[in-house]
Amino acid sequence: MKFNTKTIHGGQHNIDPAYGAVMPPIYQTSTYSQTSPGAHKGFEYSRSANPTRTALENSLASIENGKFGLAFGSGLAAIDAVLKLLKPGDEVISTNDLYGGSYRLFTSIFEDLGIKFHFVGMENTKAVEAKINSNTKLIWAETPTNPMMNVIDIEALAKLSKKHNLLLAVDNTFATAYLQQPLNLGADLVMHSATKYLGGHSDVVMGSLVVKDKALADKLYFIQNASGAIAGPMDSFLVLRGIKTLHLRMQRHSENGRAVAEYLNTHPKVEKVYWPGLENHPNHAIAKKQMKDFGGMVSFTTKGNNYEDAIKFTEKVKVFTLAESLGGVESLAGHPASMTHASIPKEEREKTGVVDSLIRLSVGIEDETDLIEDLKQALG
Ligand code: P1T
Repeated sequence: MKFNTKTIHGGQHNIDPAYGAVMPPIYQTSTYSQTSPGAHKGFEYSRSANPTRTALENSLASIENGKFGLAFGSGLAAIDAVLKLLKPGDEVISTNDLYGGSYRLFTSIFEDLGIKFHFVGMENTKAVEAKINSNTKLIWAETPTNPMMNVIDIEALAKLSKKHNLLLAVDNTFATAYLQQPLNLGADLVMHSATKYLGGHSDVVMGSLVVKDKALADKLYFIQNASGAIAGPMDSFLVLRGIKTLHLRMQRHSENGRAVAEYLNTHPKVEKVYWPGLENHPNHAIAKKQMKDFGGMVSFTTKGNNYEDAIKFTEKVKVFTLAESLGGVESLAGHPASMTHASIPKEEREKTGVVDSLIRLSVGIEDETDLIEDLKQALG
């Protein structure tokens, strides 16, 4: 099945044996009747499994070309489940530029539980290898990174992780399975904040994991059920519905992303534009190789690196909404240093480029001319 068919039909069979509904019903139930203890129709209690969530989990596995999908109450809950595979003394090598909440989870929760994290610019695979030792268990790669849009060579990392017997997890939130499929490139695990492009309509918070390996899936399912951070049935329905238009939305996000990046790239007040589709992007070659297109996330800085100018811009936009999050149909603007990445110490975030004038745009699927007009007036 091709990707554009998988988004609609992948993993969806015998959806509603009762009435033949085309969409799975929202099974808003916590429990299921049994005719005798243990005699049931495959569902016992909705933390362990729920038919609407199962329908979504099958769809997730299908679009990522994996075998097993798991849906969690948020992206961070999904990451939390992955980290619970580890034991005190284990070490993780993570992207140095990543979502602030992931950084906070790593350094403020799991470091206290005895896990050691190394934050590395993963565009350079040799820098990753230099951090590997006998305690290393996991490589955590976000690509493109949030918010600097660095692109990491997944295939190269997969070779490295296989050589050293490590688990390679890729946070695929910015690209989605439409633009890149980490499991096909050798990763062991794909994670999503499904809150973003998978849901696609800014109306749900959810996370997901997809893997190919049964033993790994069993461990993660055990953690999901034992820790309990599951996605609810209504939210599962919404994300399943969102995925059905993922391919169409990602095409338009990428087209509008290009229009916005190219406009900003020629604007006299703009210092630097970060979008992997621009030929002057330092990782353009690898982005072109591993991604189908370049997506709708665009970051930029203004000349003079002035905090007040950035704040003024965020206050003046009208079609773009100043808000956290990304990946919905509507365009959003954010100021990472004071919003999404405020939990990263200033010296740390500035090392990776998250300076005071940095603006991050989640370019939506509106008409491109309205978006450009809005940027023009806000920068003016
Ligand atoms: O918000 P949540 O669904 O828990 O997902 C966390 C997360 C994980 N990974 C990436 C790459 C993310 O961007 C996020 C969430 N990010 C935002 C809320 C944001 O505005 O960047």
